[in-house]
Amino acid sequence: MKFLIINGPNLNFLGIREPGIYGKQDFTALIAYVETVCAENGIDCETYQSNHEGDIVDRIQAAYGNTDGIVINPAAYTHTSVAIPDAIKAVSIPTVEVHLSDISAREAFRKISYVSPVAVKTIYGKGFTGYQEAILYLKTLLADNGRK
Ligand code: CA2
Repeated sequence: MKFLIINGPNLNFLGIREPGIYGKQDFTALIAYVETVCAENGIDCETYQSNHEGDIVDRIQAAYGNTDGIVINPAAYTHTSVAIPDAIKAVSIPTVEVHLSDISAREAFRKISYVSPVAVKTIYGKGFTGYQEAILYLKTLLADNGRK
């Protein structure tokens, strides 16, 4: 099974500011965590981070035909992008949307996600653990569909 883990704009600044919202651990720790979860579950994973909407669209398109599942934290693009959910729909790869913070309990604009309608599941407010939950959810979903 091959998963692509995408992180959107500013997540590479994790741990540098706003530890009260996003936690104290930095982006390197998040990637190490995700890679460990994948390795423990026999999943081949690639991570990708970009601050640019079009680059994220390009990376989703490049996954077409060679990736079983996507975990994406679209960050601020969650609340603004139509191109990212369009790309997810176009490649037809099961995708779980993850947010570190509880987007339902913050500013009104964060309650709107353009990605949720195309995601098989949305997880928020669980910090790094949300990525683990997303990976395990996709693993179970794909195993039930006969993928190895
Ligand atoms: O909770 C999440 O994971 C978010 O996707 C994070 C985004 C935010 O725009 C979404 O509404 C919710 C922001 C990521 C920015 O990360 C920072 C890291 C350090 C300092 C400031 C921002």
